[in-house]
Amino acid sequence: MFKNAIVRRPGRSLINGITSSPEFGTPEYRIAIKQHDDYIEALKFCGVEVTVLKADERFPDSCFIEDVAVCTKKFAMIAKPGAPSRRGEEEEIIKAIKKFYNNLEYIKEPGTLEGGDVMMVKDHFYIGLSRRTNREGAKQLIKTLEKYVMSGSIVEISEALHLKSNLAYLGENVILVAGEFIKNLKFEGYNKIVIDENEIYSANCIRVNDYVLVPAGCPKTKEKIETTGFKIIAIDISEYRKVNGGLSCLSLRF
Ligand code: CIR
Repeated sequence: MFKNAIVRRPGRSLINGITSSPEFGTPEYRIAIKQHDDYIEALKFCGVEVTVLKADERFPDSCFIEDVAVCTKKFAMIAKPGAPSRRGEEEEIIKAIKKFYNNLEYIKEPGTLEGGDVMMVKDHFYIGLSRRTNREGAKQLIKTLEKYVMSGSIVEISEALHLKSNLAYLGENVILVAGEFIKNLKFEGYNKIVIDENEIYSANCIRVNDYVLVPAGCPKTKEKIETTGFKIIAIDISEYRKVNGGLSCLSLRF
């Protein structure tokens, strides 16, 4: 059960967010705000109390707040972004996190780690080694998890931006897998829902209490998830997709 979520409003500088998909165009601020409002409403509908932080124009990608912390049952880990333009975003989350957590931990250099690379399955955390998260960062997180009697393991990534770009744990042993993770033996024990190549973006779904939030415009994924018995809320986040953002990156949930 998630009781809380933290989001950060997008700034006008979102148009300068890092992207590998310039063909999708530039995010339109007015629409991005409306979509952010809808996202917050959906979280509230799922029973979550939402803390909304002000936009930080200095950091174009700062609305992707998931990347700057990992929130577990027992502690919050303040991350260390691997993207140079995102360095410093993590400082801005500390005050907000302190309201909810007594135990704060920190990824220290030369470690880097972004929350999008961390997938929680009960007390175990899969940590993707990506262009953003290095082995040292992953090791630091695993060591800290063990200190709090939890565990972590490493997943090598070759293509995806983040681990959760192509992977989502929905609960009840159900996992969404796409792209390079479809054949990864680490996920063999799960009941896998394989995402179609042409809807690969929709692998980034989030389970929030009784619902699964799914990006709008992905009918095959929606149907596959519904077939397993989950209730769905579809949300349009087209403007965030333009800068490689998905549903999970827009909030910290705990
Ligand atoms: C970035 O490249 O850092 C942002 N433009 C998108 C971050 C997406 N975050 C995530 O998948 N967790």
